[in-house]
Amino acid sequence: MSEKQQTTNNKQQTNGPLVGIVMGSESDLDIMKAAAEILRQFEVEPELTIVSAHRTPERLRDYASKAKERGLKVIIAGAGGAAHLPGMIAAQTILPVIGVPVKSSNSMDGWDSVLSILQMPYGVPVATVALNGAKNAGILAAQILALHDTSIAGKLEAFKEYQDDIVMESVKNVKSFGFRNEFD
Ligand code: RP5
Repeated sequence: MSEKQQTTNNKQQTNGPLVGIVMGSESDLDIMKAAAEILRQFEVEPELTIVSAHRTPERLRDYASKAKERGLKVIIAGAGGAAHLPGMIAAQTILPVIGVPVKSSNSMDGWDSVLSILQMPYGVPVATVALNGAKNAGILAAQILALHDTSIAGKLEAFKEYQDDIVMESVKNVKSFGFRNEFD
């Protein structure tokens, strides 16, 4: 990446949010805040708000249609039950949308949210993470930004190494319990 491009990216980072996190209700916040928290670990400060597909359809249209011109690069959308928010945002923007199915109070068992977000028709993709998988949504958003930002890319590399270290620590622990392991 050229120095100019990098400077542009850094400028965008300080000027306005690159990641928009939206959720259908404040009751989704306990799950969805994990996306914001992990993005902060990569020094990406997202914006976060409530947009309800069913209760505020005009706000939904506004948010989705203005997202790109406002400078957002990725949208993370989470909802539970009849979870139409991610798909309806994806219908109105060319930005990548990451969907987080939330196991909410009105959800039967989570499958309703998973299937509502996952089973999108041809032409309107939503990158769906696991039930309540807001942390992975944040990591995926950072990975998308990292395509054009070497600083975020470096932090993601370090994060991968850290995960490796954690597992190798467990390998040592488990070995110390006396189980046979001829691999390590
Ligand atoms: C969905 O309904 C929201 O995303 C939330 O997961 C669920 C319940 O919303 P509240 O009734 O708690 O506002 O639209």
